[in-house]
Amino acid sequence: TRAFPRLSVIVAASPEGGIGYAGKLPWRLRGDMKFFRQVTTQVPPSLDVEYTNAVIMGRKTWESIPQTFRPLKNRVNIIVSRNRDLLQGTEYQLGPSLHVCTSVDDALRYLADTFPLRPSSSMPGDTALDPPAKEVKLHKVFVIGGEQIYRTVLSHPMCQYVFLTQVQPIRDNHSPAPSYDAFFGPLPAGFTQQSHQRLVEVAGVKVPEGVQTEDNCTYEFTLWESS
Ligand code: FOL
Repeated sequence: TRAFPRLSVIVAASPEGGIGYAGKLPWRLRGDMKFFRQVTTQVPPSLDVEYTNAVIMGRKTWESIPQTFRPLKNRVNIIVSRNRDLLQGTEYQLGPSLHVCTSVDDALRYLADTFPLRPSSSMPGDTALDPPAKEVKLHKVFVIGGEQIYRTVLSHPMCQYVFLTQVQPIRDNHSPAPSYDAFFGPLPAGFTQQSHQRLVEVAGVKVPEGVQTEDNCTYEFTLWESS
């Protein structure tokens, strides 16, 4: 059996940990969505092999993504649901890049069995031999929510990075504080905040530094790493 890939979490949350309300995001932040798309899609340039990233999400998060954007393009999409029939016979063609798994660990097993890993994304000291060369190699695995899946994964031993966009809705007379019914965190002890330089290095893309303002919110891109 092969090595499990390490995991990154990506999330946008309010100071109280709010991430959603009524099956939707509480805000519409184009700059943050661009960050999400770029970071989860980015793969190393390569002449010989093709790389892809994977996104793992809960069923409710899948349903929250606009139909025109799902499955998220240029990424392997894995939906976690205990009901495997859910997506069968619908408009979506299940295949190597759109898959339903019954747990996060099941998703990691599927990825490990289906895609050869880039050496750097497996555990150091891992001795598994590379399988025969295949078309597409797995670069990074992102867990993209929601509340239930984040909770499972933050305590997972393979969870290494958290890309946390810290969003602060601006309160004034025109915009009352938003409500939330889905939450993230707190981060377990052992996660420490990294520098902006480290964020850019790990993300592999340009990242705006400092406080951003959009849609009656301020927000900042941060990276946390598990010891
Ligand atoms: N992480 C961060 N930082 N911000 C988020 O909004 C976020 N959202 C989710 C998970 N992690 C996040 C889950 N919700 C799309 C929509 C909702 C969603 C995740 C992704 C989506 O439509 N993504 C398109 C981009 C569309 C666009 O560019 O406007 C994609 O291709 O990634």
